[in-house]
Formats: sequence, C-alpha cells, structure tokens
Amino acid sequence: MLTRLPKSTFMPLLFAAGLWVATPQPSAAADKAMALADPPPQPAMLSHEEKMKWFREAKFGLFIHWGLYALPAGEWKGQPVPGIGEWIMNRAQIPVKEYEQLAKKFKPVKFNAEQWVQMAEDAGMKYIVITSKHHDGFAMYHSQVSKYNIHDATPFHRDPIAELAQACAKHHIRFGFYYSQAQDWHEPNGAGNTWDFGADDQKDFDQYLRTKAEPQVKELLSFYGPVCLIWFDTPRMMTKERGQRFVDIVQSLQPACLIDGRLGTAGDYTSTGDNAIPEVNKEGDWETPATINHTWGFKKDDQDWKSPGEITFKLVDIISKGGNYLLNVGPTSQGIIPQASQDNLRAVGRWLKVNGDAVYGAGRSPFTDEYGEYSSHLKDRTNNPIFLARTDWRCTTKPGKLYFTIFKTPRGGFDLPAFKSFIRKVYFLSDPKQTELHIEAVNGIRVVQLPRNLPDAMANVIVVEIEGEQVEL
Ligand code: JFZ
Repeated sequence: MLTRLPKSTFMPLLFAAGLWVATPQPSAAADKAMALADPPPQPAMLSHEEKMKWFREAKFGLFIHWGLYALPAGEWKGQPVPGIGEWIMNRAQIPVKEYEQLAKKFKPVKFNAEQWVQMAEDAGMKYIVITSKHHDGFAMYHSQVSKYNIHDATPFHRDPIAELAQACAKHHIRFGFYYSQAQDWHEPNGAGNTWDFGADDQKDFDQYLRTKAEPQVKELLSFYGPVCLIWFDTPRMMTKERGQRFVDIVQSLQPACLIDGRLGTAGDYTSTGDNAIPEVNKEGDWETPATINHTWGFKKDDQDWKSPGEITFKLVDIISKGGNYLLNVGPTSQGIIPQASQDNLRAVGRWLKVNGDAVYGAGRSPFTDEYGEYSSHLKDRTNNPIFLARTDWRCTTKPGKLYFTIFKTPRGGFDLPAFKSFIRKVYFLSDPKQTELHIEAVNGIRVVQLPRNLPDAMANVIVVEIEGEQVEL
C-alpha cells in the first residue's frame, strides 16, 4: 500500500512517524529534484548517548560486500588474482574501460531481498550494512548522480538497495550503508586509480567529492528511509575539513544516523582493523568488521568458512570486551549468499535464540583473567611480547547478572573468578525452569557444580544472579 502513495506528499509524514518505507525508485528526474529540494523533515537532534542506544543493544550485524567484482570472483583472464575479491580491479590493474564491461553482464536474477533479510534475522543479526558503492566506484543503487549504477548500467534494471530497505523495514532490521568516500577507481579525480589516472596528489580530489561522493551520500540519506549508520572507509586524502563535510550532510539529513570510525574525522564509534579483535577489554563504542572466510567480495576459490563455534566465540569475546561484531557475507553475481555462510550463520542464530540474553544489550566483563596473558618470553616480529589468549570462557553482564559463556567444559566444575557480591542464584540460560546449580567453596574459590554432559555441544551459558546491580570485585 505504501508503495502507491505519492511520495512527495506523504513521505515526510510517514518518515517522521517512523513508518516510512523505501520505494523502488521510478527513474524520474522529479526524484532528483526532490532529493535536493525536499528532504524528509528532520527528527530532533539526538544526544550521542541516545544515538548509540540501538547499537549497544544490537551487538551483531551483517556486512554485505556485493558489487561487479562478484562476476570475476577472484579470477581475471583465466588467472587467479591474489587478495580480497573486491580489490580485483586494483590488483589486476584493470583499466576502467575494461572493468566497466562487467556491468553489461551483471544480472543477479536470483537476488531476493526478502531472503537475505530473513537470513540475517535467522542469524540473530540486528542490522545490515551493505556496499552502496565500493572502491570500484559502481553504485549498487539507482543513483541520479552517476549512470555507473546497477539500475542504469546493467541489464538487471532494479534497485536492490531499495528492495533491501523495504525488507529490512518489514523485519525490523536496521539498515546502513558502506560508502567508499575517498577511493573511487572509476573517477579521474577519485583516490586510488593510478593505473588509468596517475598519481593521487595530481588530482582535483575536491572536484570528485563535490560532484560524486557528497551528492551520492545525500541520495542514500534521502531515498531509502531511516539509515542506521554509514560505514565510510579507507580515508585516503581525507582531511578533517573534508570529513566534516560528510558529517554535516549526515547530521542535516538524518541526525540519528551513526558514522563509523573510518571517515577521516572522528565518527560516533571506532572501527578496529579488519578481523581484529582487541586482546582485552576496550573502552568506548567500537565494532570489529570481519570476514566469514578470507575475502569480503565473493571469490569462487575461497571456501574456508568460519564454523558456527568460531563465530559464536568471536561474538561473545567481542561483547565481553565492549564491542559489536559486523560479520560479512559476499553474495555471488547471481545474487546468492553462499550456502555455507548461510548455514553457519543460521546455526549461530539457533544458539542465540536460546542464549540471546547473554548477548543483546549485554555489557563488558568486569574480569580480566579469562582473556589470557602476555608471554614472559615469546616475542613477535616487532619484539613485543605475544599475547597468549585463553578461550575457555567469556563473561558478559547486565544489571544484577553475570553471564558466563563456557566454551571449554571444565572438569569437576566451573571456577568462578573472584568477586565479593553475594550470589542469589545460578542456572543455565537454556533452562526455562532455571533449575539451580549448586556452588561449593573450594579453597576460597566458588565452584559451580556442572552435570557431566552439558546441554549444548557448542557453548553453555551459566547465569549468575548477584545482589546489587554491579558486581563488587
Ligand atoms: C577496507 C576495504 O579496502 C576492503 O575492501 C573492505 O571493504 C574492508 C571492510 O575495508 O579494507 C581495510 C580497511 C582498513 C583496515 C584494513 C582493511 N585496517 O584498518 O586494518
């Protein structure tokens, strides 16, 4: 029904009421005029704390790297190209004129927004971040700013981003965009393409920012409903002033939209290196972007998938250190999320259905013992001591509760780390009856008595209810 409403009249109202759903764009110049003249009315300015609320609750998001690079899938002219799949244009130094030809063959007829979003929901993920434009410069949405986009330049003639926005709204999954603001290998003045256009420092970078990146970010914030975050990346040549121009655009169009840590000026949270999980607790709001195999964009010869157990450990590990986990899939040029990614993510989702209380909205561990320690004698290549991580258990918290997720079943029982708080009750999170587990004090250590066979082969959460909201150490 919403799709039939004349947007210009009703969209602002619906948007304000939180009911606005993106409609696949009719290819009309009128839309462009509207983008510039008639943005949705602005919700009131939010404090940083208010803005971060959903992010701190969500914890687990789906990253999607999807673009023309899914067609070569890691191979160019019969040769495998080493490295991450979405970098193939750069790695193989493919001229723009040649790479552009991929668009004519990009027809992902099996793409189904509903199925992708359903998979994220099944996996227990609360937000989706998709590449609206990666470094190759190709817009995966119907842009009026550049014809080099999936609607105008491919035989597909659809706007998958609009379709995903609609499906996300239906499933109450938040939706955000990756946007490569600095590198754009398609544009003479964008950063990164030295093989066609020469050295970056000879380019009129601001000309590119003003005529492509900034107006495209405006489009993304104007036509696709509420955007939970924009994930800027690789801030080459991004001065603070240039970064600020994007901050201003985001704040003027969607003040609730978060900015990641790779814009070039401070965002709302920090992004770790790719696949990098801090060794111990890390202050502030942060997110680890991570691959499920070894590439972001689809590569046909990378079939080395992280298992449900590994993903679950990383998720709980990250949350215990205060972060969010943004885990990537790389759909094929047909529009299919590789089956192994789907299967492994759904297995994590089944675990989360039972154990989600230890994850969503959960805070950091108050302890430190569980993470491991720096080796006294082993050094890395830069002569720094190597961190020897322990992976037996992780702790996450909520007021009055400690959740111990146990990955390695201990013999005898589970030794609680030292804390002073009185314990009210201990039970398995998976047990709807909350049958009490007994505690025995052994040499001043409180040991939770466990059955010989734990209920879940992957990981078991013990809830320790304590007196007071915060644990007393
Ligand atoms: C960037 C992109 O170049 C890559 O294609 C992918 O989109 C990834 C999510 O982000 O790559 C980076 C950026 C930053 C770091 C590593 C890889 N880093 O800070 O370690």
